[in-house]
Amino acid sequence: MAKNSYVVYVLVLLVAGYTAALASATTTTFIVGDDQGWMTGVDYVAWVKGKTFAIGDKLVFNYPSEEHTVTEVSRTDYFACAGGNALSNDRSGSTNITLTGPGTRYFLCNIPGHCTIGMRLAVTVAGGGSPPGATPAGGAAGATARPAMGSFIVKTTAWLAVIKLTLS
Ligand SMILES: [Cu+2]
Repeated sequence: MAKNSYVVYVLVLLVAGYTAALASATTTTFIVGDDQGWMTGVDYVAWVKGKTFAIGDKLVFNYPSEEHTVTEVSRTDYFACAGGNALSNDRSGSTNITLTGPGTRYFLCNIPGHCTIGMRLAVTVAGGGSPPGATPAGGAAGATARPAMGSFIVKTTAWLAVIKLTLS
């Protein structure tokens, strides 16, 4: 009986450790534009390039309050630089956006003239299947969303086997 309790205890520890690792290690906070922040004259297409965004990651837009806005819009409005049908809008100077699901989210500055000279940002989160209207690219995004889970199960099984051998 005591041996079984020990195995369960170790398993609980492993699961707790894995959960903590998932929460801390797989979430990234991106400062949009890095040191330059959210302003005119920054190439946000270049800034996005080479970055991988995952569910749970955060975007932080830094700018002088009231001088710019972080306005989330539809894909169509993004390409038209139209902020009239905003999904959300903030001009506080520090706008935090959490990427809660897969797909592309579109942001622009709704101060007249700013979007058209490049003050807009499109961020794509992979994984979990395709958003409505998106063409499936690659096809393996869902399968690679949580690669750590498979290795975790293997590791846990191996550890439990070692523990059982030790105790028997
Ligand atoms: Cu602006």
